[in-house]
Amino acid sequence: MLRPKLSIGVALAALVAVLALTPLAVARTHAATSTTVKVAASEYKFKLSTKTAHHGVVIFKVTNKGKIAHDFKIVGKKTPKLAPGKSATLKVTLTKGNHKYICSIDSHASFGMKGTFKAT
Ligand SMILES: [Cu+2]
Repeated sequence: MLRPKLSIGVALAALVAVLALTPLAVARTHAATSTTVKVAASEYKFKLSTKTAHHGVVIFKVTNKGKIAHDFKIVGKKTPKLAPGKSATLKVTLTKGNHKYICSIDSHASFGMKGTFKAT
């Protein structure tokens, strides 16, 4: 047979534990932090140090490791056209959801310089 009293006791204990921890979790979630993502551009791809971050301010540090010029565009903002070996920092605010990024030069995106960044 099941022992309902014990189950309720366990459930209550779990609930109390969750309630006790909630304020801490909320405080951490709302901490004013930004995420920095390293982006390496080359022919014809982007390599990101991470493709997910908490929503809010995300800083993309883009380096052109290729042999021709590239840029990096996300949520309507983009870096200047970067010559080989050059870097630029792009600071954007991301809402929760998926955001597409591309290289806006010529047909680079169609060659593979594109992807999706997820803000949680
Ligand atoms: Cu490109």
